Amino acid sequence: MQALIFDVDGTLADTETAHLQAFNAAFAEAGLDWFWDEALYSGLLKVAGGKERLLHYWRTVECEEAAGPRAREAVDALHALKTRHYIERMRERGVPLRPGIARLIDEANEAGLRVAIATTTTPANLDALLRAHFGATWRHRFAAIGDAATTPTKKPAPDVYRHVLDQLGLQPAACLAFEDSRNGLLAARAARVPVVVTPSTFTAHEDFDGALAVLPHLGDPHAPIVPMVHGEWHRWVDLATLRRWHEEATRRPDSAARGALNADQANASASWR
Ligand code: XBP
Ligand code: MG
Repeated sequence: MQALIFDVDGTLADTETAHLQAFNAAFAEAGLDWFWDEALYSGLLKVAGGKERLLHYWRTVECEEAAGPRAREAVDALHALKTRHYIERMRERGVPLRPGIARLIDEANEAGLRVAIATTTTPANLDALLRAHFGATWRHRFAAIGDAATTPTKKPAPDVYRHVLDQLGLQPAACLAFEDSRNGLLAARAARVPVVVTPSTFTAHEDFDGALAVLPHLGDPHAPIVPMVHGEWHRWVDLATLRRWHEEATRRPDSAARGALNADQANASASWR
């Protein structure tokens, strides 16, 4: 295992509530009577990419207009409003990194592994989120970045993972991906990259068959994993555990397809502390 590849929204940080608030703020500013509640947004998240999501929704509510010649222009303008609101929220309040993320990035950097990002989000959003946690030089922590600017074709297409693998100059089997959604899982697996899934509040109901492991989050000593299933242990995932899972998956590729290790199975195979 030579590189860790992280998805952003829902994986590095639980950002989708901030995205949802930014979408609704953009609708209000544009004078639209649209409002997305969490239940609706959870379904809309099956469409990766904010612009694609907006066009998809518009087609469901005003099909005629959404097919018009200026629809793309209108979506781009509305999405620009949304991105401004999102960045403002990030600057005002920020969103914490999920448990284990900062620790594993540090562990990986110290162990000489490369760390990359494969996201469908807009580059400006990435900067707003990560600047708050890693400072203005945050890009130095990542050996490769794939985002909505580098890769227009969104997940579940594998394009963003293939872009990152190309930038890293690594084979899929030398990497391990982290995702929160089925779209992300499908994208990484289509690129043949083994995947650990940590569902977010909006994706916990999705099907993660094919994941190497599905865990509530990656844990930290101060924020241990409390398994989704009743168990007596409280743990966190370290690099040694990830190496073990990765070795298992790449030695027996079918194991990655066998289905997700649940917390107990992961416990049995991992070097939990
Ligand atoms: C999740 C997405 C993004 C965000 C909104 O990205 O699908 O579209 O929901 O951001 P990730 P944009 O691949 O990191 O999970 O409006 O900039 O698309
Ligand atoms: Mg995500």
